[in-house]
Amino acid sequence: MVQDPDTGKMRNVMYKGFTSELFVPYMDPSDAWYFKTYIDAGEYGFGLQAMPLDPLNDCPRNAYYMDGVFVAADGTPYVRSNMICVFERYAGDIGWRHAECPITGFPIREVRPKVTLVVRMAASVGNYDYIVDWEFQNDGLIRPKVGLSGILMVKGSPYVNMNQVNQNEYLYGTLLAENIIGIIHDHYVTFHLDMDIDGPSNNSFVKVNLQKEMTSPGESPRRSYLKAVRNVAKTEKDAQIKLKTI
Ligand SMILES: [Cu+2]
Repeated sequence: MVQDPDTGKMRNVMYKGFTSELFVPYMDPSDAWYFKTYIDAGEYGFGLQAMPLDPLNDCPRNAYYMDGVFVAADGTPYVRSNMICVFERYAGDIGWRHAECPITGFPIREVRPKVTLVVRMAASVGNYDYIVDWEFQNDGLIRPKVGLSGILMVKGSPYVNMNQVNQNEYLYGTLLAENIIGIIHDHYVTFHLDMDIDGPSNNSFVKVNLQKEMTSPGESPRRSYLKAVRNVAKTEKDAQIKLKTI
């Protein structure tokens, strides 16, 4: 929820949001690597792999730490402490401002600092540590951020220097250090966002694309302009967006 500064009332923004999947495909078709396409949330359990946060190092000093409730194999709940931290972040940025030339005799000037609320957890999935921040801004904007740390999953190699590698040979990765290759891969993170902006109904997903539009002859000194074209998704399939590939 966000508090409307004009009315003081709380307005709904989102009912529920979570990381729904983390897809990590490695791009090496050789015997020991071709099958490495990890589903880090679905197969490993992103919440289950969460690790306690280290106070003062994982979060700033003003952070408040919260417990996490987990489910054991037999269904018994159990509590682990320091699983989530909540803190206000101020990096010196401006949230909103307006200043106007005082032609009316009344100078208009207001600046609101960009203080945001961050909720953080970290999950150690094998070699990787994912840091997930949900950043809630004063203007109602929610910014999920995913940081990646830990260590790389690497492949052994007889090479110690790139000058030993024949120009025609492709390593499926980069020689990072002596005898170590980092295989080309990416991490695709998807989110489940159940939005309830100003209530549970009448919410639509709208894709707005810019499209070149020509003016008719004699209409304007301008020949063309960019038009915003709204597309309201009627089905989940309509809402699909194709990721740009080569
Ligand atoms: Cu990676």
